[in-house]
Amino acid sequence: MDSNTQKYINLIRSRLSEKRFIHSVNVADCAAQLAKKYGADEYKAYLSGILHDIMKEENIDIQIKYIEKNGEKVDSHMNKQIYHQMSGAAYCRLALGITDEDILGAIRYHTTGKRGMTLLEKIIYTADFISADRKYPDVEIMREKAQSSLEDAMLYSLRYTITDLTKRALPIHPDTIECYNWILEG
Ligand code: DGI
Ligand code: FE
Ligand code: FE
Repeated sequence: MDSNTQKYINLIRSRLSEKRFIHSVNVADCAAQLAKKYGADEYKAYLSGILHDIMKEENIDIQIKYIEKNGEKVDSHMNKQIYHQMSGAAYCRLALGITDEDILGAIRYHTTGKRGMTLLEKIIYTADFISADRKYPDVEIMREKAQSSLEDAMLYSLRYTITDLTKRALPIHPDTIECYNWILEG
């Protein structure tokens, strides 16, 4: 492991609870495995996995500050659960000086997905769903699917997420719907 990666692991350990720190390392491990399998950059996949939830436990006002400083807006209809994908990418760009758009994109869309995702974005989205710490029903099915097709795994998780949000009468971000339609269009 290089010193840059170790530096970010230490940063994540200091910013997150132990549970979420372990989740981040698991996502990184899983993302690197998927990157190897599907021909993406393993180093970028690992680093994106480590950093993807960097703002998950941050105060909402600080998150909004980073999002706006990065030239984006939150709207009041958005579920606050999705702020951390925007503030995470913003923090990595503005506070950590990360300029790699592949990594920033993978963090930016890891919760909602979007239409036209890159390979690395799909890998982080999928790894976040199937990481070793995930326990929900169906996770084994998603793990299996991820080993043969990222799109199949994503379609399954998108259906799961959309159904779950609908059941709980929560808003669904347009990017999630667009991602779902895009995958279906194949
Ligand atoms: O940060 P994690 O817990 O590791 O996972 P995540 O970034 O995928 O966040 C999942 C949470 O986001 C989950 O509670 C559902 C919620 N959420 C709220 N609105 C949306 C949403 N997830 C998606 N995909 N799309 C939404 O519109
Ligand atoms: Fe997340
Ligand atoms: Fe996560």
